[in-house]
Amino acid sequence: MTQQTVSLIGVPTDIGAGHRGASMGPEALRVAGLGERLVARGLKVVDRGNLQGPLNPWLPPDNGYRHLDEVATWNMAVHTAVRQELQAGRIPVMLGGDHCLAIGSISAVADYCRDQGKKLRVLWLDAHADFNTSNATPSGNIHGMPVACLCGNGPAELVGIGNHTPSTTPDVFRQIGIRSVDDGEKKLVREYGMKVFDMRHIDEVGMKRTMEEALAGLDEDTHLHVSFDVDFLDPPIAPGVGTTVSGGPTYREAQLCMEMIADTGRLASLDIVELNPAYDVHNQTGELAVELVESLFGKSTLIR
Ligand code: Z70
Ligand code: MN
Ligand code: MN
Ligand code: MN
Repeated sequence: MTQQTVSLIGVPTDIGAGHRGASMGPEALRVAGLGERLVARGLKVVDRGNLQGPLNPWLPPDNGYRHLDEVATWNMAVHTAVRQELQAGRIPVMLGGDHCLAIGSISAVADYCRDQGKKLRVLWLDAHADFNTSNATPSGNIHGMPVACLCGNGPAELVGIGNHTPSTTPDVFRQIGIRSVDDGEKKLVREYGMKVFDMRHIDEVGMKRTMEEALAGLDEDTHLHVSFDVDFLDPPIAPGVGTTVSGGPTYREAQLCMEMIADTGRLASLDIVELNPAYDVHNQTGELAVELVESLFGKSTLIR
């Protein structure tokens, strides 16, 4: 097989978050050796450096949204960068940055798939469903809204990013590790028929069957995008996030999750988001994220 090229795209923003510091995530991932580890996996790696965008004005919500204009500006830059890397045949890897950046990255992936006649599957690894609206949100933080925006339920400034509105549809998503969903948000998740593999499901059937279910139906025409919110992980192993939610996947469950995704051979784009070095301890969460991404790109301890 020809050597694949990964493009690292730093998105240093905490514009959509409720805590400052995810803007330092891209450099923490680099310091943890992300690029070098992917090279060691046999990939070619180009680091595009960091995208630029507005600083965080740290204002209260306005009409149910915090920093809507700034979030839109950042995401237009993300959309353009991701579209360009896909068009060139590379695997774009977002170094986040808060999870609002998925509006830009996944809208670009969806546009690309539409042009190429490919099917899209998005694995949303997260403690949260990120399906809020300005009415349902308890915070106004837009990192709690990207999935809704991508499905057309959000402000025109965000829903309109990309060539097609809505960018994509609920059926492409599989949400895994979910354990914190607001009341109004939960209604919307049900109404839109989101396929959610919450922690109760993982507890009951295990990570193996959960991933078999989440990956079912992929074929050679499927573009697989992984949106990895580091708060997916159980807090004791991953303290470096703005909001920890107890009861997440263990180290071994997370490894199996990543390995089973790698085994499909379909991974074509990735977001690594919500790593917050201001809350981390000696970059341990950054290092764990890198270790899991190695597994996502095929590193395995298998002997058989
Ligand atoms: C809550 C909200 C959230 C983190 C997403 C939380 C959203 N549902 N928090 N990711 N860390 O405010 O919308
Ligand atoms: Mn998230
Ligand atoms: Mn989250
Ligand atoms: Mn476009």
